[in-house]
Amino acid sequence: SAAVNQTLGIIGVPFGKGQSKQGVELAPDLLRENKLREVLQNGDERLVITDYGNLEYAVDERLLQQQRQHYHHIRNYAEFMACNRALIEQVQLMLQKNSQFLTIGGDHAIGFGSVAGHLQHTPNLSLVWVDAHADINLHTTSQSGNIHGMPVSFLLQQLRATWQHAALDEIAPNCLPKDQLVYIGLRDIDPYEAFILNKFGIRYYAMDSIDRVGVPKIIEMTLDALSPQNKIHVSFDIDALDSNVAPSTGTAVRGGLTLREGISIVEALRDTNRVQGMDLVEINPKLGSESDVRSTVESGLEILKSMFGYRRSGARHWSNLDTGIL
Ligand code: Z70
Ligand code: MN
Ligand code: MN
Ligand code: MN
Repeated sequence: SAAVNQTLGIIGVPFGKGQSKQGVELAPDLLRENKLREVLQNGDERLVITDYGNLEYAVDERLLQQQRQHYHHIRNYAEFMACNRALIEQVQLMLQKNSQFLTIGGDHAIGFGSVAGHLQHTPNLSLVWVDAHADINLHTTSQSGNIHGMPVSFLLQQLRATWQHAALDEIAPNCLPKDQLVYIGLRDIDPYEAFILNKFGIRYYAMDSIDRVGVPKIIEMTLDALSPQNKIHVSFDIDALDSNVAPSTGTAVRGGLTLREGISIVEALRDTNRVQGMDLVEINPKLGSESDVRSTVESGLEILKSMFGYRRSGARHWSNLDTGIL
């Protein structure tokens, strides 16, 4: 394999105001305490990891005014925008210095800033959103008012006009065309979300498609649909995994991906050598028992290590180890 070093920037985004349960903001530090760095490194010295710590942000009067005037019916709009505005900048900084980045949430509201930052650095981008949920509500369709159910609508070219008072062209002029998005793992879609997905012909592989044709075929169809020249962003909501392997999350849904299916999806995407950014979101260590939290964190780490180094088929740096012992 190539001698080029792989450089990975990590940012923690302890943001939990996209939903109403306390605890998601603890996940970045919890993963660090559970040896995130060592797990990703996996003994391969060619991977250079830089941890940029946890993102900070400040709300300003203009965002509060947008909230009061236009978005008062959704929770924490100003905080959401302030955090994502900072994340958009942070992602671009990380991509100036690293070949890849990893964003650790926090709830999935931060998927907006992570992907939007990625798009500002790399306009030709494809997005694979692995989730039980479509997270594509508009402020006019959301039943919950929770903004973690809306990030995709901020990203898509075809839906941006619905956020006309958010000044998106100032913070994130590049957006995503709908044909460069694929969802995998959906099984809890709101009625209006189904309307949006179908009206715009957005590609989604819900659990029933996965049951019918299996993960390898789903991956093949996903990669066929996305531009082969594009870099890829993978936004992974831990609730895509079945609640038996990832119980500690705000909206656990049964009948999800097995851990092996999750790993298999991530490995296949990784093997394109086009994945430049990833999110892992919605781990909530305040939900469930101690053993629930442990298994959820372990599942998250398995997913991450498959993306950034570890191979079930043996270490990729095995040839470097041939120093004459045999
Ligand atoms: C619902 C909403 C959601 C995650 C729940 C749920 C969205 N569609 N996302 N849990 N991760 O509130 O808009
Ligand atoms: Mn209103
Ligand atoms: Mn989500
Ligand atoms: Mn979800």
